[in-house]
Amino acid sequence: MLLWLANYLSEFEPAFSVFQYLTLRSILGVLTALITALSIGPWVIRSLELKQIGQSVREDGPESHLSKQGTPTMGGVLILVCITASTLLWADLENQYIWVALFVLLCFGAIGWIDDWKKVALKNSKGLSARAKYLGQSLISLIAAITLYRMAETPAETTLLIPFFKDVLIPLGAGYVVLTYFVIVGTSNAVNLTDGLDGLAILPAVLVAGALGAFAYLTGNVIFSQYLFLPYISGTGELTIFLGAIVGAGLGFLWFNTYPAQIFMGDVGALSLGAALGVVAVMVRQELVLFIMGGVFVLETVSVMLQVASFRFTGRRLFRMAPIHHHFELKGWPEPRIIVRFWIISVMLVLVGLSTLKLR
Ligand code: 57M
Repeated sequence: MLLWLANYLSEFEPAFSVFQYLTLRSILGVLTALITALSIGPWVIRSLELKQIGQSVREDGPESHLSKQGTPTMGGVLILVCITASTLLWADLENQYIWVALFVLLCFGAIGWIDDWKKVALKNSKGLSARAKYLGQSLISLIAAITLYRMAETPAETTLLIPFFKDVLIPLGAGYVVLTYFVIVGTSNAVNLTDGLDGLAILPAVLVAGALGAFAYLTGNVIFSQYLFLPYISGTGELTIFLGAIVGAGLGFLWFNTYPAQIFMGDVGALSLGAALGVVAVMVRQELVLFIMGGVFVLETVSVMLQVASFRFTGRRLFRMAPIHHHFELKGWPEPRIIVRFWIISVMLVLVGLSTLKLR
């Protein structure tokens, strides 16, 4: 929105043309989301407390979690408001990728909101039924996938890139829709599973968003993409502003979600952030790099799959409890130690993901 104003004003004062620069608008996008989150965060926490929208902690979880009973949840609303506001302010609103990204973010947020609301406000511990949740996620993901498939103007936009192998390009055809579906739904639920300790999900999400911002900037730039043997996809550069807003809003939320958490993001935050990272990774053709950089999310999900499979086929648990962050809790690791070590692993994985820009 401000881009339009800056363009208009630059006719009278050339200095306003500085807002054309993607880098400047991305930095302003980070700062706007961050300052907004820090400013309204305390009010959001007080409002959730007043409305008694507090987390109900399951009895069968680690004992250390029982003290978290009643912690204000649905803090994801704060994250979504900050991301949306900052993106609408600083992004080029004629950019289709921005609208697809916001559509996925907010629709997954709506699913999470209904789930949280049923659980917390209506005291219905089951929340939204698994069937309804996956149906909603599937519908949104397929709409996004088919929209992106129809938007594609070059074969590169529906080709699978293999990290480290610049000459290995796999045309997907209609398989693009299937892959996109699984990336969006899979990432959404993986972040959701990971969000089980204070700050455990939000910082890796911020790190991945920041790294995807670099990929988006380079993929949307005809010179850099050519130099790095990346597909040039016109318009994807604007996604650096959307991703910058995620970084800012996420850091602002972490200010309050850090151990001991004053607020949880809820499914409204976890499902939407995961889906947003998934759909952006698809837009910049970096699904497999997302898999690497989001390795903590993958680890958490795989630990559940292995636990369920092991219990079903052998009757024995592989981990003391899944997802794997609970396993370390039951081993006696203090919560902050698990969180920070998972953060460090995320930093390493994001650096490996970024290295694929040159190692190819
Ligand atoms: C999402 N939700 C947290 C909070 C957050 C199939 C099975 C693996 C599913 C899984 C499950 O229920 N996942 C749901 C994880 C919950 O956090 C809320 O949910 C939102 C995210 N969706 O924003 O609102 C609890 O996590 C803790 N928390 C924090 N700090 C945070 O910043 O401490 C969350 C955010 C909160 C709080 O205690 O209440 C959660 O863990 O439920 N199920 C599980 O994860 C359960 N594992 C399990 O059943 N394992 C089995 C089988 C199925 C694999 C096994 O190991 O045999 C564990 N989780 C709980 N109790 N709560 C264990 C039982």
